[in-house]
Amino acid sequence: MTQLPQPAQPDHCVSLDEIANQLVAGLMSPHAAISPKYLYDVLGSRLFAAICELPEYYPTRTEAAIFEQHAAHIADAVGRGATLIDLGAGNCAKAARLFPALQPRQYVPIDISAKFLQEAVTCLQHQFPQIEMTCLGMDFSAGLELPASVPDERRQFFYPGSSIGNFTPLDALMFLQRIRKAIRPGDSGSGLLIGVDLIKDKAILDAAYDDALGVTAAFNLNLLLHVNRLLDADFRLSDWRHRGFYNAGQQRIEMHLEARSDVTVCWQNGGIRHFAQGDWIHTENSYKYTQHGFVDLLQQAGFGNVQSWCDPRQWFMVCHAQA
Ligand code: AVI
Repeated sequence: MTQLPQPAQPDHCVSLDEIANQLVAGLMSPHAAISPKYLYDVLGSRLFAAICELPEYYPTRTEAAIFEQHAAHIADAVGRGATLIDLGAGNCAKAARLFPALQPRQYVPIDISAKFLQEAVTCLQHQFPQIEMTCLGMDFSAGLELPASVPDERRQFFYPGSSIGNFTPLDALMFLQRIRKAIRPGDSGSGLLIGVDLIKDKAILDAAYDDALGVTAAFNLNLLLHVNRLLDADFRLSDWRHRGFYNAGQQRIEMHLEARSDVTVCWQNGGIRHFAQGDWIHTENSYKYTQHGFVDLLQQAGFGNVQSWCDPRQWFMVCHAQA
């Protein structure tokens, strides 16, 4: 099985040459792969938002229901009046729904797309004038150096949406360790609030990543349009088919694009690759955890005192872990 290039977050800080080199290396590898970060151009981000509305894609609404049902207990664990650091905040909607319960003193949303983030925060600041808001446009997957304007005590990191699943378990461990290191040793008022998707029936997982409406297929195929722009390549959507399924042995969803016939793809500076009918390009992994397995990972990363909340079907888990 191919290991996909990580991280899953878009990284617009690297040069166009580096992007091209990374893409070409993935396309030329014996098991062709394209990093999932290229799923999220403007259209891809909109398609992902549409995925979150699909009946089959349970994670978003299941996590929201857990936050709603257990808001008071979650707030007890996190502590009111902390600095809430939202990793990959996007439109800040998930954190905003928690503001009434958590009553953060300061809100620090971090996202690679600084402009989009600033617009969201300007709106939010009107709604919650009592919360100090500091927007950070940065690629947190590359490092978590926070500026001096973010107090180094009572830091509560927020990483919802089961985005941790888009890292390999080893990369997830290293990412959790980086968060742990961004917390002052012995500061029991600091911690991490994180959403994790759990292992469940294969049919439910398969449907969530290969929906009847074909939105996930469009999300996956749109990657090729993005690569065409980045690499001046000539992928044709009609040559490729979406594959999304649960690989129980690896405890992960895999997304691939499968060649419908023999295909030749060309790109800038004479780059070329032939794909035979049935060949795959690996585009994303989404790891699923057992409750015990994820708590174990948090502990390995140096977190303690883990509390968790699940939905009644035990499909999704929200954890709070202390530093
Ligand atoms: C962003 N991430 C948590 C999603 C997931 O479920 O792994 C990405 C996604 N890929 C296909 N559908 C959703």
